[in-house]
This record gives sequence, structure tokens and C-alpha cells, in this order.
Amino acid sequence: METVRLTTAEAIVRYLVAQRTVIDGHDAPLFPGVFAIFGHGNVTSLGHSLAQHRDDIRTWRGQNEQGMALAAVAYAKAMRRRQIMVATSSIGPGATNFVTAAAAAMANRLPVLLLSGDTFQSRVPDPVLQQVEHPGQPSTTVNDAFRAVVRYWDRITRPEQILSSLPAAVGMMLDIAECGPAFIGLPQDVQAEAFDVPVAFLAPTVHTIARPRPDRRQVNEAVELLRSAERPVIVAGGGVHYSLAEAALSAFAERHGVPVVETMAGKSTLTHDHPCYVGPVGVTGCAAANRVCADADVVLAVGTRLQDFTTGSWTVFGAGAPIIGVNAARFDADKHRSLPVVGDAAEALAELTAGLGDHRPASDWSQRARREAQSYREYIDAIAAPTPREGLPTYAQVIGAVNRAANPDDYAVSAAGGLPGELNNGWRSKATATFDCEYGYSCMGYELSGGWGAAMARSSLAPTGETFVFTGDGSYLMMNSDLYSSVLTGHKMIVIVCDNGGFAVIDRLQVNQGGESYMNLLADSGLKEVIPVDFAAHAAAMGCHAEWVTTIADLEAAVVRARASDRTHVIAIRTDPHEWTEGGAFWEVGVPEESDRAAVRAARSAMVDGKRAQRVGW
Ligand SMILES: Cc1ncc(C[n+]2csc(CCOP(=O)(O)OP(=O)(O)O)c2C)c(N)n1
Ligand SMILES: [Mg+2]
Repeated sequence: METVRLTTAEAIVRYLVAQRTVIDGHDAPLFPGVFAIFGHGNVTSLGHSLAQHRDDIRTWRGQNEQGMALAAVAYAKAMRRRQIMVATSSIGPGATNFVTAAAAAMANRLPVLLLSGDTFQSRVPDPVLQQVEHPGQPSTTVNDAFRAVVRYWDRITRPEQILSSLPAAVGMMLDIAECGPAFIGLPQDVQAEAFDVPVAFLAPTVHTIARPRPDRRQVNEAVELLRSAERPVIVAGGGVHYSLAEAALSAFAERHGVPVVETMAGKSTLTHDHPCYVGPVGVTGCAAANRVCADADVVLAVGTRLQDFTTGSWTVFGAGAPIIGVNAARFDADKHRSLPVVGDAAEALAELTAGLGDHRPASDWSQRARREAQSYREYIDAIAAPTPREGLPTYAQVIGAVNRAANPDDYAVSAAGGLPGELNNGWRSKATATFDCEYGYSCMGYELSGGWGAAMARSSLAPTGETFVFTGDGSYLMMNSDLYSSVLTGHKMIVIVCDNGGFAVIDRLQVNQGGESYMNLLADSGLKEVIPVDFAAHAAAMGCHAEWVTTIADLEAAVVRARASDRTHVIAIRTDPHEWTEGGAFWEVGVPEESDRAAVRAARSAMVDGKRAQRVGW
């Protein structure tokens, strides 16, 4: 066997460079780049090899490990899992800064390869800088903290282990059912050790994503159930995007007359004006979609993990309506005793449509869904109208203004706070796969870091438009250094910062559940004085173009300037902390069973009432 003597780190980098994939018929690297923050745990070996291979794989220097790993998550989402970014950290705090981002990747079933330094296997120099020490478990390091937040975890204790570990990690990340983040810990000494690497291990390899077809019996049973349905509904989830199945789903819905509601991850499966589109479903959804789901007699759930914001904590679907779970992962397909159809979404829809032929339910159901969709549109038109109101502009008005100015090739990014619900309702998808509100983990800070990663991913695609990032003041303050990253690397975003004086959506939850406003809005935080943040000055200090606007008309003009900007452009606007888009479903949270506040007791009994509509296990 032909071999070449390389260090572990060098062999890893050469292996990553050799992995190729096919995107829209074109050859492309499977690992298009590496986000890196170096320290003593990775600079001398992995950093050395990355420097040697700078022309083969691009390394991007980050500002914060969590931020760069979140950028990697958004990158994978924008590429619909067809490319995977690597992120590398030093040992200790650099590594643990990754943990939150790994969980975001895990919840959203997105691939990211995390390579963190680890302490010496020899233990000779212990304790080393940043080693926390586990007196009773000497082989434990902080990297064990990743075990709960990744789909693949390994620590390379002998160089030869990479020969099996790297292909196993790649296999998992390309598997449509298993996909998630992979973590590999690289001890300082093992990274530097040389071994005889089989040349075949480093040979260029072209990967394609296998898209398994579902089991015939499952398809037949699902066809039977759909044929019996008088009022079917499709719940389109993020898996539709990962399967590149938007066109298949659109054709299926039209051919079989099935209305479509979308989850947060599934938003932009259909364009907003599609005849079968009803609207967003669930807690952050609209009344129209929730009504259609309540009356549906069969639910065709495609590529969704059915999280509580989709199901209204399991109150949105009628108690007797069976669910057909079309999903790549059996775990998701089986949920709530669904009739599982395990397989790729596009493949499964093709087989279901073949079985259904030209079957359609009676047309009054799709007419009803269209009327519902129309009522939702009219509601949004009314609340998003630019007409000046007393008080500050609302989230709905801000989103309406930006959306009116958006082109079909623009992309929207958000994650946490009140904006997800507002965007899910108010942002009209003008093209498919153009929306990324990270709501599997709803990770504050994803907005700006994810925006950077999405802009980077989209810059590799044939002409694309702007990346619009929507962030609240709270998320902005939690993590903003990737504004600077985007300026440095030239991956432009247009950022809308909505400053409503704090954690408004949590204040809303607190008050709606009978509590008093406390520690969410800055004004309720027991401070002598609330000193406002000058978000525009802050962003400008990091090299962005930045401005404040006060009215919706000003915002519209600013978006035009932002489009013309040659770099990340931040528009800050003060918004109303108390005005919300309505229409969402029930959501179960823990409300105290005992309290001396009458409002809390009332909220508790409303919660108990609401729970009566839950379908438990069925
Ligand atoms: C990392 C993280 N910490 C805490 C939370 C809980 N949380 C959800 S929304 C929110 C407030 C967000 O504030 P802001 O960005 O200003 O949005 P607003 O609520 O004002 O719309 C908090 C604290 C979270 N989602 N993520
Ligand atoms: Mg806020």
C-alpha cells in the first residue's frame, strides 16, 4: 500500500481538501472553507497545515467561536446541506464557545464539522493552560461537553484513527436522516504526530447525497389514507428545503388540491402567492392556517419535526385527524403515532402522487382554504400599512416596508425574540428557499453571525440578491462582532435593528401569564436611568455603513441606500414593544400552580383549559 508520512493535522487538511460534491450539476468542494480562531490548542499543527494549504481551502478568521460556528450553520442552511463548513477552535474556552452553536446545528439537523484542540494524550505536561482537570476522570476534558449537542463525537487518541473517523463523520453529515453537527477533538500532541497515511485516503472523492425512496407498503397505506381524506392539509417543514423538494411539493399540492401551511423552517417552500399557500402554522402562525389545520381530517406532515411552535403544543390539529409523517428520519416520521413514510421528501411525494393519480378531494375544501388565505393576506396588509400611527412604528410595519422593497433573489435571516413570529407572518416569500429564521434553537446571536454565513454561502451561488438580517436590540447586544467579520470579508448584509427597549417578547410572555413586567424591558430593570445604545454609532465603529431612521417612510428610503452600499449597511429603528401580529395558537409554558397574584392564578387556569385540546400521544 502506497503511503505518505504526514502529521495528523496535515492528513486531516488534505482529506478535507480532497472531498468534492456536486451542486446543480457542477463539481464543488464539499468543505468550501474553514472558520478559525487559533490558540495553543490548534495553531501550531492544524493552523500550520491550513496555512500551507491556503490556496486549496480558504480559512476565514472569526471573532468569536460561537459566532463563526453559527455562521457555519447558516451557511449549511443556505446551501440546503449540500456543502459543509469547518470551524476550528483552540482548547478550553475556544472549544466550549462552540457548544451553543453545535446545539443550534443539532436542533436544525444541519451539518457542521467542528475541530477543537484537546489536551495532551500523554498527560506529561498536565495541567496545561485552559485544562479544567477532572480529578476522578483523567480522560475527561471540556470537549466531553459536546456529547449532548452533536450527532458525531470523537477524540483522536492515535493518528491512525482519522482514517475511520473522518469518513464516518462525513457519512453522517451527508446522510439525510442522520445529518447534524460532527465534533472531533484533536489532542495537542496527536495533532503533531506523524504517521504513514495511505495515499488512497487522500484521493479526490466525489460525494453525492443519497435520497432513499420510501417503503412500498408505507406509500400504499398513505395513499389509501389520502384517498379517504375530505379535508387534507400539508404541513411543509425544513426537510422540504433539505430535499430540494419545493417544486415537487408545489406540484403535489396543486394536482391533488391540498392546502399548504408552513412551519418556520419550511417557510418559503411555496411563494406567498401560490394558490395552495394558506400561511404559517402554529404559535407563530396565523389564524387562517390554524383554522385550516383544526378542520383538516388528514395531516400530511412533510419534513417537519413537529416542534411545539408548529403544533401549538399539540392543539392545532384535530384530535382525530391522523398524521402521515413523510420524513427522512424514522424518529420524526413516527412522531405521535403518525403513519410513517420514511424517505426523501421529493421521492416520497413522487411516489404518493403516482399512487393518487388525479385524485382530489371535493373542491369546496380548497376554496375554503383560499378564502382563509385571503383573510390572512388582508390582515397583514392592514397591520403592515405604512400609515403613520401614534407612537412608534410596529414590527409589522417595519417588516412590511422591507418586504415590499425585497426582490425575489433576496434572502431573509433572523432567529429569536419577537421578530420570528412577526416575520413568519409578515414576510412574503417572493421566491422559494429564501428565508432562514433559525427557530429550532431560537438562538439569540444567530441573526448577525448567521447573516454573515448566509451572505458568504450565497456569494458562491450565481447572481443572488441581498441578505436582509432582522435583529432585535437584545440579540444585537448578545452577539454583534460578526458585523465586523462581514465588513472584513466583504460579505454584505443589510441589517435592520429593531430597538424596542429590551426583551419585549419575553415581557409579553411574562405579562400574558399573569406576571408583572420585570427585568425584560430595560425600563423595568430597576435602573436609575436607562442609557440608550446608539446602534448606528456602534455598527459604524465596526466599519459598517449605519444610520438611524424614525419613520416607515425613512426606512423605505434607507433600504434603497442600503442596497447601493458597498458593504454591510445597518439601519436602526425604534419600534413599539407592545404591538404584535395576532393569530398564533396555544403554547404550553409552565405557569405557577400557586401564586398570590390573581392574574397568575387566572393564567394558570387558562393554561389548564388550553391543555384540554392537546392530543396526547395521538
Ligand atoms: C441565547 C438565548 N438566550 C435567551 C433566550 C431567551 N429569549 C428569547 S427572546 C429573548 C429576548 C430577545 O430580545 P430582542 O432581541 O430585543 O427581541 P424582542 O423580544 O424585543 O422582540 C430572550 C431573552 C434565547 N432565545 N437565546
Ligand atoms: Mg427588543
